[in-house]
Formats: sequence, C-alpha cells, structure tokens
Amino acid sequence: MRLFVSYLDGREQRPYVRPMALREILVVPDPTLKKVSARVDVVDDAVRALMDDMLETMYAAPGIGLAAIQVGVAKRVIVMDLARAEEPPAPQHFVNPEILWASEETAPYEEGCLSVPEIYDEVERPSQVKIRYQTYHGETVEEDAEGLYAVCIQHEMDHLDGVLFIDHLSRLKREQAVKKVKKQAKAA
Ligand code: GNR
Ligand code: NI
Repeated sequence: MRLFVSYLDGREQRPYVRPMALREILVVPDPTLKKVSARVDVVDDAVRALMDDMLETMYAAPGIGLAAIQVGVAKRVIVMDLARAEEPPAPQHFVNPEILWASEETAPYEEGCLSVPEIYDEVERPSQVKIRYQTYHGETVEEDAEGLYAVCIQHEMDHLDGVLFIDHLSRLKREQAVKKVKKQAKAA
C-alpha cells in the first residue's frame, strides 16, 4: 500500500508529503451518524487527503466501504473496495454520488456496518442502480451497478443522509442492535 501522499499546501513552492492517517470510526448511538452530509464544491487536495485516510481506515477495519460521516466528516464522500482477498486492491472514490435510476426489482442481502459492529441482518434494496458521481480527479462519471456493488453504494449513500442499515429493520431489531453495540462498548 502507498504510505504517503504528496500535496502543495499553498505556502511552499515544493510539494511535500503528508503521512496518511487512521481515523476513528464512530459507532451507534453517536448522533453524528444521523447528520445529513453536505455536497463537496471542488475535489481538491484536502478532499483527496480525506479519501486517502478513509481508505486506510477502511482497509484496517477491515471493511468494503466507508462514508466520510463514519469518521465524523459531514461531506458527501465515499470510498469502497470490492476486490476479493486473492485479487489486487481496487480502491474506488465517490464524491457527491447520486442515484439516477433504481430498478423496481429488489434483492435481499445480509448487511453489516462498521458503525454497528458485529450486527448482521438482511436488507432489501433495488438490485440495480444507475449512479453519477465525481472521481478522485473531479471528473463526473455515470455507471450501472448491480450485485454487491449496488448493495454497497446504496448502503454508503444512505450514510450521507444519516441513514444506517438498521434503520431498514423493524424498530425491535434496531433497538436490540443498538443495545448490543452499547453493551460491547462497555465490555471493551
Ligand atoms: O464492510 C462492510 N461490509 C458490508 C457488507 C454488506 C453490506 C454493506 C457493507 S458496508 C460495510 C462497511 C460500512 O459500514 N460501510 O458504511
Ligand atoms: Ni456502514
């Protein structure tokens, strides 16, 4: 993995390196997770540095996706890597993602969330979506997603609106999940 990223800080002529950083992942019932994240104006070096930290944090967890709000930053930024263990890493970056179309057809998937540790349950979501987002380099692209990609991007985009996968479950299951996580936190 790349350990350092370079950027210009606006004061010096010469690029310098900034060590990447692991950030703390917020867990329920942290109220920050309920915030609606703000759109990003420009994909600049600060946004890229945030995405670099988020990927490092996600790989360390480990997880397959991470939204900026999970590290306490209320910006519409997501990172993801859906590569299998035996495949080379395939980091993906999404800034200001939008769903342009969602299929009528839905599919269930057993979801988990780094902000709701050790809780897994089935969520039903559209099985295919068409999305638009800006890349690491600020280019706007459109893509079709299905399978795990569709599940994960919808899970991450929910985070940008303060929605967790347990919000798609019954009130009873959601309350049980939060209770379990609180108990784990106490024991730790
Ligand atoms: O690592 C994660 N795995 C996962 C599994 C099924 C459905 C969604 C996910 S996303 C999750 C990481 C996370 O919490 N992202 O917000
Ligand atoms: Ni999540």
